[in-house]
Amino acid sequence: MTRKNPNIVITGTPGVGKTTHAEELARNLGFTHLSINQIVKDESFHEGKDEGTGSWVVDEDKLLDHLESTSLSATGGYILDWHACDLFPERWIDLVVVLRCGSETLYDRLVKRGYGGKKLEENMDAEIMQVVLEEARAGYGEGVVVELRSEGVGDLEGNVGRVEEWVERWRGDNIK
Ligand code: DAT
Repeated sequence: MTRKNPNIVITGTPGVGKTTHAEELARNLGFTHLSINQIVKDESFHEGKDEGTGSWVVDEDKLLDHLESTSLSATGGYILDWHACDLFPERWIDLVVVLRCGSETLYDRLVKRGYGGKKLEENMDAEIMQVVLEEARAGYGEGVVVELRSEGVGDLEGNVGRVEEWVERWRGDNIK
């Protein structure tokens, strides 16, 4: 492997703070922030929206082909921001950060975002059942997945600092 920088997945239920964390990390580290939702929308890597949940039905092959065409696997230095993580090949990913949030905080954030009905309920349930965390643990090796709390600004700053320190260690271990 010749990557100069690690690739990091920031994942979790919608509203936990993925974009907020990914933007700050990308800025501080000089990494490229890939909002997978935005790419799916912009490039039409989907087959329309699921009627019940209102989320995109993603064409995973097209999305992966697109990611493969970037320098992600060759040079690293990417932050992938998405509510799912088991799609990305394990060999691309060095760290998976699963952000977690308490029910009350998440409820307020999602209502503010205009979520209601089934969509709100499903996302609340998914966070309580820690669906994304289980998916991450099932898809990646031990030591790759880290669970971090994202309730307030103090958590955000602490989490960003921890990931930055982790990147420094990764460079020390991987760049000769
Ligand atoms: P996601 O990308 O996971 O959907 P987001 O980054 O858009 O989430 O965050 C949703 C809202 O919650 C947004 O208004 C920022 C706020 N937020 C998230 N994490 C936070 C934190 N640790 N401290 C303060 N605000 C936070």
